[in-house]
Amino acid sequence: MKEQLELILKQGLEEISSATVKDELENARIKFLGKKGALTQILRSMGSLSAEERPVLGQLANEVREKLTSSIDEAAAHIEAKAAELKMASETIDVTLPGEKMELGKKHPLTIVLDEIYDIFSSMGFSIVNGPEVELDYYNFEALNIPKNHPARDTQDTFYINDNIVLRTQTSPVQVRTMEQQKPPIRIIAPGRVYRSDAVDATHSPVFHQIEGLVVDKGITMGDLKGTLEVFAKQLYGNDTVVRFRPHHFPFTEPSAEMDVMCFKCGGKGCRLCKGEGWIEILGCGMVHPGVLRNCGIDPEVYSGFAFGVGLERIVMRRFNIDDMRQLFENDLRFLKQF
Ligand code: 2NL
Repeated sequence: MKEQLELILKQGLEEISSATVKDELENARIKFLGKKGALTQILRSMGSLSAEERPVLGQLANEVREKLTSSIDEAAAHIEAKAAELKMASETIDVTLPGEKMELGKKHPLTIVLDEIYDIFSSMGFSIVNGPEVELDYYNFEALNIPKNHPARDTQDTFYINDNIVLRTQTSPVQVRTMEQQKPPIRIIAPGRVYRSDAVDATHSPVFHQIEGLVVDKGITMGDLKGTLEVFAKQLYGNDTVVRFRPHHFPFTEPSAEMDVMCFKCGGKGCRLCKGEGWIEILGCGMVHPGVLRNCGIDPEVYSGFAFGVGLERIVMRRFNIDDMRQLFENDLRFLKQF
């Protein structure tokens, strides 16, 4: 039995030292130290030994087990270190290689101007709110005092999903939703994509962008509207910009107006840019109609407000002297790289 134990030790050490991967090492461990392994078999048969032999051989068997175990641990550490070394060697990075050239992107002209408009209104305490582009007829028309027979509701002008659902034709529904959910004071702008059933040409697109603004609080007057929108025009076009307000009509505001800026090219004399008018229309605005406030759960006897709507494309086209709106949507890099 002593010879058997010495043989196990010798063979075990040989197999362990010849193992080059973890699996081989594990096989050796099972073969010599496992439940059905060689050493276990010997230990089981020790019952047949005499009382003098048993402790001697028992001790020897333990020594064999300890030597094999520690040899396996050593070999495992060695194999792991070797594998890590190989991995490091295969993953070395040549830091002297030239870097890959990064193509720097640019903002789209619509985004350039929209970001400016955000800055202007943020600095006056407005926050930016977003809402759905697929909208209920109620929020797009009904709540805004636009009656059932109004031409804007015609399928010629509006994309209908079904009788009740439209692609929003303005971002006012976002403001209606805000008024429903939030008590005054309200000071928001609602930017985003809007849709009208227009044929594409140099000045029309069925998808375009609008920024609407809304202020509701106690004691808001036409003076607040004029002051705020004049600051907006001066920030956007320069401090010497001159504005004027002309009476207009919108179903959702009363009174309503349009704001023009004096033509920055001819200084009001009339030229090609302003089509001989001397003035350029910038936006529509007005005092929120009391019926609209009431529809949104706001008491028009306590609160008043003003609202406005700006078409982003028109402002961008004038700013960058773009004469065809289609260029803003065609994604032609030769065009976009200019801004
Ligand atoms: C234009 C005119 C305008 C509004 C939009 C508005 C929104 C609510 C209540 C009242 Cl919730 N009014 N929006 C008011 C006046 C004009 O847009 O020409 N846009 C391009």
